[in-house]
Formats: sequence, structure tokens, C-alpha cells
Amino acid sequence: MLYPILTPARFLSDLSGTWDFKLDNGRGFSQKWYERPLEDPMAMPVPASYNDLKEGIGFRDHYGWVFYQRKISLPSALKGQRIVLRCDAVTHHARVYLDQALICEHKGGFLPFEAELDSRVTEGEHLLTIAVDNVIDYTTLPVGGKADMLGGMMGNAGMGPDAGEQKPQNHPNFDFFNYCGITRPVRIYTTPQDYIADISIVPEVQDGHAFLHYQVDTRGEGDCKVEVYSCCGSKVAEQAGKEGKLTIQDAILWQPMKPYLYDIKVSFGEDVYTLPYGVRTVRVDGSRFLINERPFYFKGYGKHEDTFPNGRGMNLPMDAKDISLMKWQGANSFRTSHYPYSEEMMRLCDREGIVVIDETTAVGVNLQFGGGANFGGEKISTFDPQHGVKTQEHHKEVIRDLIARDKNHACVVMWSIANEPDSAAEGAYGYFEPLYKLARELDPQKRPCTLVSVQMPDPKKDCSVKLSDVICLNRYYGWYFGGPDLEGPEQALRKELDFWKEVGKPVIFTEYGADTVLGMHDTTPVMYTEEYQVAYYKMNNQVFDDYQVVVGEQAWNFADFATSQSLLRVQGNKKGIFTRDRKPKLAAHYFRERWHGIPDFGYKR
Ligand code: BDP
Repeated sequence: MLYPILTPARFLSDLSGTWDFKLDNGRGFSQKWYERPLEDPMAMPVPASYNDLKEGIGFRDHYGWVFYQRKISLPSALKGQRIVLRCDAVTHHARVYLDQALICEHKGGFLPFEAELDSRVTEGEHLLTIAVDNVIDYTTLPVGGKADMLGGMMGNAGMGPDAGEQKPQNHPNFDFFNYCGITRPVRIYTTPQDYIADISIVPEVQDGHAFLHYQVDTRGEGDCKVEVYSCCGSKVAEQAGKEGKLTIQDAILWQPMKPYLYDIKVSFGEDVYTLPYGVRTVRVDGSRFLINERPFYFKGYGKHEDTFPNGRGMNLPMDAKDISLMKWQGANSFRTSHYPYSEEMMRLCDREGIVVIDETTAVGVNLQFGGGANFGGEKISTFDPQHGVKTQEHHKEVIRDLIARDKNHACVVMWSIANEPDSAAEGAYGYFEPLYKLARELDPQKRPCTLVSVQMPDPKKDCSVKLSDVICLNRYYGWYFGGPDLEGPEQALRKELDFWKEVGKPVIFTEYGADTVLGMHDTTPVMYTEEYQVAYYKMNNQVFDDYQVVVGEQAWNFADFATSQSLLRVQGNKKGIFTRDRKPKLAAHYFRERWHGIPDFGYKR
């Protein structure tokens, strides 16, 4: 899927701005609110999550549908063009209406979808309504649970005296606030009627020259030509035809922290599209992760798209700031925990040389959290065909759409199929094996695939041992497991790594961390102080340094972030190395010193 851009053949209009908005009162659909202007609407910015933009818990924790609406009219000069409406992310379920008609419906809150508009939109004014549902359950990704699920781990539900009837509400089976709304841009773009639908490029590098195996997917008739331009605008390769091989002599490679992007200009009939493209290779060799055939060491974070008051709404200045802070620290990478991030962020990472582990929306595919669904005594196995999650088909759709969106990004070096699923459970292999297979089939570049695995008593049972190219571990030795004593956790961590050493695949710690309140200090590093966070990381990092198989460390989390309310979360998760408004904790300085001393390449062998 191509990112929408202006070209000599394509018009683009961004519908960002202030829309009309209304919470559904249960009658939105029966009264057909989409057929006429909303009565007494509020003003609502797009893109943004709506939750923090008005006061009151009824608004913040609204359960169900909301309606966004605005008028659109297009220049008549666009008549005859193919006109497409593109929504980059609507969380979690969208119904799009133009005037009286439903023009498309989409499930999944973090990936783009499109609808072709009837050519009549170039005449007069039209009413565009996007109805958005935030309900999460056993069929959605991320997964929503039953009333006592996360409550069992982090709250007060499920046990003890009767707390009274609960009104219908979401129960996220994951640890971040269920922000929702139209969180990324809505745009209209045009193409000629015969057009370029997609482009796939697979790089090969030999003796300093690059060979780009390309394929252009087109609709209609026309001649196809592909040209490659250097960043200063000179043509370095050209080839006719919808598929073929372009040769770039003495190619300049895209490197972590030293990015270089070519412009690939594709022409087909009257259509023109230009793709910024970095040439680099990625592969796993034994326990090494090779980028451009050199052993790479991941330094960085698991992040969130989470800012105030945007919620998960796209925030370009904060994306730029985050990358600047990572560079200040000598970090070179992050994981898009726990959903795909905006295309703007991915393009920025291509441009800035930041390496990305690209994750699907599959978080919460685990009914065991802290007792989880089993908390009240009812035993539910995650993959139980009858009572377990029903996410596999949707999980396939998400993998398809993620790879379709991000396949050409140089920054993306690995796909993460899921975060902390119940990967050692009965049925886990049967659930995941087809998903890995699908990802491997669909990715033209055949990047490594992984699953980010939860801490468990017996890692040998994790289906990731067999399925993943790289072992990604979320481990909390010294926080949820052990701590404040760090000696016992250190021994346990070493013991676990002795096992992974034998497996022989590269290991990346994709999460490890400790909640820390900015400004809380002590001479003895007690839990929640900034000193404890530093002591915790020093212990873990020292162990990582002793194992060749560990090829990366991504701290949890880059910044403090909003979560559901619960007994373990004081205004959110405080494991950030930076606060939510990006002030450094002590650990930010500790990592700055450590990471500037670790080269991007060749740290381990
Ligand atoms: C891990 C999850 C992450 C949480 C983190 C934590 O992957 O989403 O925020 O734990 O507890 O289990 O801080």
C-alpha cells in the first residue's frame, strides 16, 4: 500500500482540522445520525484520541461508538480522476458514510484503509461521517477481557467483598490506556484512472553494487518505467517494465545512524509516484543479527505513541523530539510496542537512520496474566477453541496489512508477530505457526520474524524457541520477579541465559524495567527511586555483556505513559527513562554514558 503523496499526477488533500463530534447515546445508528448534520455537536480535532480532550470520566472512559463529521467539497478540476479517501488509523473499528451511504467499514485501529469515492464528489458539498467504536474483546487486537482480568493483576476486582454492579466498560487485557478516535490523518488523494497500485523492492548488495529487484503492481493500461535518483537528484539507474532489476553502481547503503535514501520514481501511463528508499540488507547468521553483513547491537527502547493531550493521536513534534533524545543517548533502535506506529514515524526513521522492530497489534493474546481470566477460579486456556481468544483470522489480516504498509522501509529490520502472547500454552504452536508462515511468505524482503515473549517458569516450552529467528525477551528480573534484592534475580537471569545460549539464536531483551517516580531519591536504592532504576539496569546490563548471544537491549519504556487505572499504576506506568513530558530520569544519563560506549556494529564478535 502506498503512502499518499502529491506528485505531478496525484492531488492530495488533508482533512485534518476541527470536525463535529458526538458520543453515541445508544441511538446513533437507529436515528441515522450519519444522514444529516449532527445535532449539538462538540468541536473535535482530527487527528487525535478524543479521551483527554474533554473533562469527565464519562467522556474519557466512554464505551462504544462516537460520531465524527465534516463537510467536504472537491475542485471540479478533479473530475475524471480516481478519487480515494484514506484513513490512516481509526481506533478500533470504523464505519465511513458519505451522505446517506456506508462506503466502507474497517476493523483494527492502527493500520490504514481506503475507499474509492464516486466521481460525483467533485460536484457540490457532501457530508462525511466516520463512526468509531472502541470496544475490545476476545475477537479484537488488542484483546479486551472480562471484568476481572487486568483487575486481577493490577487492580482490586475479582476478589473480596462484592464491589457492586459494573456498568458496561472496556477491560483492556494490556497495560496501556485504550485511547481511541481518529488518531491519524484522513486524506483524499487522486490518481489517474490507470494507476500504480503498489511497489515492492528487494535489495541485493554485491561487491559494493546494489541490485534492486522491483515489482510494480498496476491497474489499467500503460507503459511502466522506473528511475532511481541519488539524494542530490542525479539519475543513477533506469529500467522499463513492471518488474525487473535495477543496478546501482557503487551504491551508498542505508546504515543505522548513517542513513542514505534514494528516490525511486515510478511512471505508469500518466501516473507518477516517488518512493524514498534505503538500500540495506538484513539477515540472521547463527546468533548474530547482520545489517549490511555486519553484526548489529540494538540499543534503545520499547515505546508508545502516547502524549498529552493527544493520547495516541499523531504528534509529529514529539516524534522528532523522541528521535533527538534517542540520538542524544546513543540509542539506535526501538520496537513499535504494541501496535504499528504512524507512517510519518516510519518515514522519519528511514530518514534518521533509526532501526525499527515493527510489531502487530497482537497484545493481550494471553488469558493467564496475573491469574487473568482464571482469577475468579474459572480456568480458561488462551487457545481453547470454545472459550479462548478468537483472534487468529484477524491476526492474519493485521500481518497482511502491516507488511503491505511497511515492506519497503529500510528502517524495518524485523517483524514482531505479537507481544507477550501465551506462547507456552497448549495450542500456541498451532495458533502461531501459520502466522509466521504467512509473514514469511508475504514479506518480499524475507526479514527475520519474532514474537516478544513473556517471562515464564519454563522458557523451553515457549513456541518461540522453534518459530522465531530472533529470541525477544521481556524480562523483569529485579522488578516483578525478585527485587529489591538484585542478587537472586541476577542468578536467575544468568540461569535463563545459559539456556538461550544453547539454543544459539540471537537474543534481544525487548523489555526490562522498573517503575520510577521522577524526583524520588534515596541513598539506599529502594524501589521506585531513580537510584533503584539505575541499579536495576546496571545489574541486567552487566549480565547481558557476559553473553555473546545477547545482541540487543531495549529498555521498557522510553517514557512514562498512560494506562488503565489500577492499584499498581499511579497516573500511569512509570517505567519511563524519560517522564511523559520527556524530562530525563537519572537512568537517562546512565544509558547515555553506556550507549555512547557501545558501537552500533561489532560489539559482540
Ligand atoms: C509487559 C508488557 C508491557 C507492560 C510492562 C509493564 O509487555 O505492555 O507495560 O510489562 O508491566 O508485560 O510495565
